[in-house]
Amino acid sequence: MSGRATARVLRLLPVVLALLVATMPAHSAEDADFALTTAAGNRLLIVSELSPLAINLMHGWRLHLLDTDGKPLSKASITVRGGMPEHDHGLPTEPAVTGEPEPGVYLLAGLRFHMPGRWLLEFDIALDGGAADSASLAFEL
Ligand SMILES: [Cu+2]
Repeated sequence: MSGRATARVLRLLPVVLALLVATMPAHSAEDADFALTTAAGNRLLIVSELSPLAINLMHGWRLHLLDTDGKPLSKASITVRGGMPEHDHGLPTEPAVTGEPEPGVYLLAGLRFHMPGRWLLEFDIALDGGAADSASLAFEL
């Protein structure tokens, strides 16, 4: 590569990097689809693989569990139940936490919302050490 060509590539590099960053899927807690405060005052930030949510597609969420100071709460156990209260039915799948890839970040797999309307999810949280916490999320699809 000539010196001139190299200089041109180097000039374009920031543009290319900016484009790459702009098209990367959102995975950080700052881009949460839902931000909840738990019963104990902790924070539960939800980042959906599928954003915006769509009907009838199987997908997963990343749950960021943080204390009041924004520090990750690791080794918690989180279970989810829910459904559509107006329709008197539960979830069509059995979403479950499958791992904690980084401290305070939990993978919730197996979500699918099969019809439009109001959905209500309840998160039951057992914090490390055993204290119980919970959060609920209502949203319209
Ligand atoms: Cu329904």
